[in-house]
Amino acid sequence: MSRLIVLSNRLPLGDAPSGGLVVALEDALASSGGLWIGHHGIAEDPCTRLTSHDGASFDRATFTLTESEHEGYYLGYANSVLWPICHGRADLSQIEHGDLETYRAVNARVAGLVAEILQPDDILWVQDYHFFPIATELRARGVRNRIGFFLHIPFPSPQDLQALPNAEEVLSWLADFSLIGFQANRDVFNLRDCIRHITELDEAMEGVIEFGGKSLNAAAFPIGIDAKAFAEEAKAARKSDRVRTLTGADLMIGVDRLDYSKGLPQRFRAFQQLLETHEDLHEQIAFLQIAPPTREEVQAYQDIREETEHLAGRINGRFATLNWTPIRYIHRAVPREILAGLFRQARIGLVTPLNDGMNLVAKEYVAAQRRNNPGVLILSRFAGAAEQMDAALLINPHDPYETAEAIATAFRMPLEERQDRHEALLREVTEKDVRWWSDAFLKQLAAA
Ligand code: ADQ
Repeated sequence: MSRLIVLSNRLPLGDAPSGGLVVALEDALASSGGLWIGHHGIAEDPCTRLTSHDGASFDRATFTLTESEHEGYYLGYANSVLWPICHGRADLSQIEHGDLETYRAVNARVAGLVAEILQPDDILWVQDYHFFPIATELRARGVRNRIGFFLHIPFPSPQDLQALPNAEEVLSWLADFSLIGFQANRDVFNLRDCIRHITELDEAMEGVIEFGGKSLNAAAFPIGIDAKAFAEEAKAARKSDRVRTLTGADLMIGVDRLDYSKGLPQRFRAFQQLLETHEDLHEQIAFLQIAPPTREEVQAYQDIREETEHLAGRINGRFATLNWTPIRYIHRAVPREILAGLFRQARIGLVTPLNDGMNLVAKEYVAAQRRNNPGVLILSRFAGAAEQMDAALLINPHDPYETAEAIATAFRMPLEERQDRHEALLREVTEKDVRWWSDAFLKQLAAA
């Protein structure tokens, strides 16, 4: 069995609670004597280091970034250019050619570190948009190993891709990976369209995508969650006081990083629409939105925070009564087990991104439900998850009327329909869990 090397921007830390990706990769890393490489902090002198923790199931190698690398590579090109453009928000991108230079330079440096570590039979699995150029950099250093890439966010349409200052370069970077994994078929189609558009080749054939004389090997591998573990946590949370004391009206829940791709203003306006047209639901539904801030150094994130706070305040000001606050808006991370308990209690799960690679909250909500009395998932058509989860109430998040009607429908949905829908969703979430995801990808990479 080949040794597995994983590269991701952030390194999972030894004592932090295991996230989904760690659960997915731990077995493969541990059984192959593998290694995880990731970024660990900002320091004046960028340095690299190999660490092994006592009792850890795999070794780690870390690199630090300087302040200016963090600004240009992470906050700049990755999160102020690639992130908005891949999410169809080119209008929010902030192109600085210096940032692109820094992004290339950090990738070159990290490639140097990876090349030193790689043995001839190792398999490398690169995670996400922080490392588009890494295979090209490694190939230039003579690395012939199998290199897989997984993109956690959407792959853009041709029009969006061309909003990048270096659209063709991104495609040529991708062509150096042995296997490209996307969240959804939508992304595979977009890659094909982008190549067809940019090279003006109409004959991009089924199954084979070619660019610059290289063939791209791309497929959808929808990422999952550790469904069994999450369901257990949800069940156990019954005993938590913090979950128990939430009573009164029926709970509708939304949980998202406070990101403009998650569609929070549209969601709040849809809730307002519901309250305007369904007075009978006043004091019946309490909407809990949990949205921890992220990337606060970036202007677009400060703007979305102001907009959502304003909207929540206005809706509460207009509709609240002595007994009822329509929206509870919480700006912080919540411990996983509490979150799981809240999902289980919530009669409606509202997941309405404008664009999202997959969206794991949708899967967590489903995994947390009681089989005998499940809640209803309302899901945006523009989440990658919608391809798998069409037993949810699928909505267009831009249309406040459609979303409002879906909330009313969910609230009144008879038990039998709720159970049928939930059973179909749970089957998908349980069968295609996070271990299925990593196994499927690694199997195909090994065969590449
Ligand atoms: P994210 O954009 O971060 O991930 P998502 O898939 O929803 O989006 O995952 C968020 C995770 O953070 C979930 O596990 C959720 O429970 C947790 N979380 C969110 N808010 C929280 C809070 N307040 N407290 C505690 N936990 C919270 C990116 C892509 C997604 C893709 C994932 C995985 O943007 O589309 O699904 O990677 O590939």
